[in-house]
Amino acid sequence: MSLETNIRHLLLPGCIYNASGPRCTDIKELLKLDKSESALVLSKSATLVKREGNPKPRYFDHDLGSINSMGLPNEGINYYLFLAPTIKNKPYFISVNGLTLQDTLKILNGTIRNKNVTGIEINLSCPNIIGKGQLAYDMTEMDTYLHTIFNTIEFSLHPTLLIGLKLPPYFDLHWYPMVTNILKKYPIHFITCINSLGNGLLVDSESESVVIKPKGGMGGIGGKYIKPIGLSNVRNFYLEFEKQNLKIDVIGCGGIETGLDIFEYILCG
Ligand code: RRO
Repeated sequence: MSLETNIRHLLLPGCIYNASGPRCTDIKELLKLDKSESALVLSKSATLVKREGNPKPRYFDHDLGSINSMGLPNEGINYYLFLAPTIKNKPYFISVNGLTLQDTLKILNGTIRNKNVTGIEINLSCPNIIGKGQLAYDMTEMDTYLHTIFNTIEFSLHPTLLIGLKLPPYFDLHWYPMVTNILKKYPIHFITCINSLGNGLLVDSESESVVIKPKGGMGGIGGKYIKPIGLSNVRNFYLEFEKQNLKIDVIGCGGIETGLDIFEYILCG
């Protein structure tokens, strides 16, 4: 049995869909999601032009979770826009990470015009771009970034298009009201919590080395390791939005493998 849910006005037949991650990058993977139980299809974060990403090995997983330093490999926004009509069974969301504000604006400008795109998730939290920090950890930069986006892109001409943000994990409780006070200035429909936990390190004691190559082995941690952090971020944003009477939906992400994991996220908000 699946639980119906909604993101704002969009009614979904189930309450689970894929995260924007390493398995939604090419058409084969996206079509597989279109035929799956996923309630919608969400693409890998797209840049303006195709990117190869970081050197391999850049992904490793085991029972407790994963580490990745993919470095935003993707086919470029035109690829994800061009294949939009082939996603026939599900709403199609595109994740966007322009790397620069100028590129993000160009991507968004093209994406809002595509009638086959139901939603956009703006990724403010990739931990793996060499030489760059995570935007959503810098409150001033995030505010400026969102201000420019929402004052430049004519989202109001596309009132049914859903706009969300992919956020990194926050830890200290004082971050939640601070982030919320920025988000509430803009017409954001949903947030996705959380992206991977940035710059973790997995070490293989047998080979006495790290398990991925980029950034000295450091990468975003996902899977079981991060579920308690994901639950806490969902809970804290849910409570803060409720307190401030804001209608922003919270999508849980991180360490979901079973129905019980889903239920825990639902309980948190
Ligand atoms: O491609 C990546 O390295 C990556 C991205 Br864009 C992201 O948002 N989160 C992550 O763990 N890896």
